[in-house]
Amino acid sequence: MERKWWHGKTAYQIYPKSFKDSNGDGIGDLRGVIEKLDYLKELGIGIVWLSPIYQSPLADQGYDISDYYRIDPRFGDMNDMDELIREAKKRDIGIVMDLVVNHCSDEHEWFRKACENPDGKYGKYFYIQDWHEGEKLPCNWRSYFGGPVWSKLPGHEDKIYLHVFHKKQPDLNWENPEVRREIYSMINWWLEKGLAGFRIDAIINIKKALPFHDYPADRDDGLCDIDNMLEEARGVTDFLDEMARECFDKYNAFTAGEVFNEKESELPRFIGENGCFSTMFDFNEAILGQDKKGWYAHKKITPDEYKKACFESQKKTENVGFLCNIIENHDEPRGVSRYLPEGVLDGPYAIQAKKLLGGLNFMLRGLPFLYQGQEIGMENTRCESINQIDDISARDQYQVALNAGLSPEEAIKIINLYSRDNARTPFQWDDNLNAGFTSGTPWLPVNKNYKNINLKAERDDPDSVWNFYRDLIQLRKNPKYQETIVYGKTEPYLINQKNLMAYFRRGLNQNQDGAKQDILILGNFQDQEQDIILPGAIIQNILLNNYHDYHIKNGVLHAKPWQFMILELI
Ligand code: TEU
Ligand code: CA
Repeated sequence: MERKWWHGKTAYQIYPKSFKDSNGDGIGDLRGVIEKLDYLKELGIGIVWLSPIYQSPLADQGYDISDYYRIDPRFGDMNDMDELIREAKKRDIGIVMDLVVNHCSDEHEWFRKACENPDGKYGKYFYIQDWHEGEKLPCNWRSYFGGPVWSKLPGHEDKIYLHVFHKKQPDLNWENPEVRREIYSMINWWLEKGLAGFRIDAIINIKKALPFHDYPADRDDGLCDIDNMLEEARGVTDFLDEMARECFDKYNAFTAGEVFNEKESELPRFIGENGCFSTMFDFNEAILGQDKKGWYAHKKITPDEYKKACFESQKKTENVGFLCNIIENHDEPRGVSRYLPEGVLDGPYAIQAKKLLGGLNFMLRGLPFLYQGQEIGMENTRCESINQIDDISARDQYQVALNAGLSPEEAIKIINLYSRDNARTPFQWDDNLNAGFTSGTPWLPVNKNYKNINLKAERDDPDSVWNFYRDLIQLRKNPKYQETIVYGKTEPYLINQKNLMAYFRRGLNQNQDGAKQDILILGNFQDQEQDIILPGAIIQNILLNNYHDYHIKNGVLHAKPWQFMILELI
């Protein structure tokens, strides 16, 4: 595999609105990110992805862009952006921005011009169709945020436009070469400014299965999950290869695709040696237990299901390329709340369990991609009423739960499990007012647990989750182990042992001592002890342990509850 500059890095996603507020308006901003660059350097981060900070009405928190060439004044200005790129580079940190081009905002100039003249140039930038009251819609796809994907074109009683997300996010028509040219020149404009690359938003949606047509309804609203269309659509990689040729390849840019519903046969074209992306996110664990009926029908997954999903992803990409390994992001609940069994976070092993989950994911083959707050073990928040929820996706799912017969009390419990707000509460810097995030009123309330979970408390505690992540990142950077950790093959170990997630990282080359280097990662994923028969190899080093001690006798590790260890074997 050709070695790339980003392979040995650790990446970090910042949701700027909730990261650090520098001017007391309660909204995180670019100057707040600049203030924290030394923190990110201290943590050992090499790549930072910023969720959108472009001009936007924030209907979908910035994933609805009204000007791709301007920074939204709430987040700062272009001087701040240029300073951030410059200062990050001084710290050997590459800045990656969010590329949101399946759709723009309905307040974008292109859409405004399309409304003025639907039959003109800009009308062709979108999917606009004639339609008359009472007529059947061109297709019965359900928006990701609920309801039909068609809405009336503002100012026109006899026209509708497509939006697979919110109605304030009209889909751009990628079949139109003029649209693609506009997007490519915007991408290159940003890359010229020194960006290290892009995370590419919802990109599988840019290729529709045309002409528009229905699929069987899956709820009594007569609509169907848009996955039906994605399953049928062909040719998305033609657009993506063109984008890579016209943009990314010219700048050796790092690109991470947000790809759901990929076809396994497409993987090499996505992340292979000549793929259109450098890498893409592993969502195999995030989609586990999901039900198309809605969040209310989602199932909590078990440790063994989590393990199986991780190893499946490792297997299908081991000879193709690298995935980005995550336990959470700005769209998902906090990983420790989602993947650890009920009650663990309120029990005596919460810290060990958070470290176990983090370590098991971090040490997988691929690019570890931390989400802001994950490194201090931030947890889901709790709301008593839907009125306290900002997330448009959660608000839709609340209604879906009520329609399915749940009471408001039952429905809000579901929302608390999966709302995207869980990941969007302000970063907990310290135990001062508003967790040190803002001197003003935070746009979203700080999680009530900030007095116990905050960076200040954890930085000085050698046994904290934060120091554990820092040790993981240092280990990945350690020249003695980097070859094995970055490129070594993942080989599951004792795969059938319940509540045990264990795997080798098989060294590809000999280490400095001339011996084949193998690393064994062990996680006792339960509240009880369990015995783990160790492989016959000799333990050269205990590289990491989430306890101060361990008990190995006659080749058996008597693992404590939630014990996580990394062993160097020869
Ligand atoms: O999300 C794309 C997406 O399809 C899933 O994340 C999910 O369906 C969505 O979050 C609804 O729950 C990307 C961004 O990550 C997300 O924040 C945006 O809302 C979405 O695209 C539209 O730009
Ligand atoms: Ca601010």
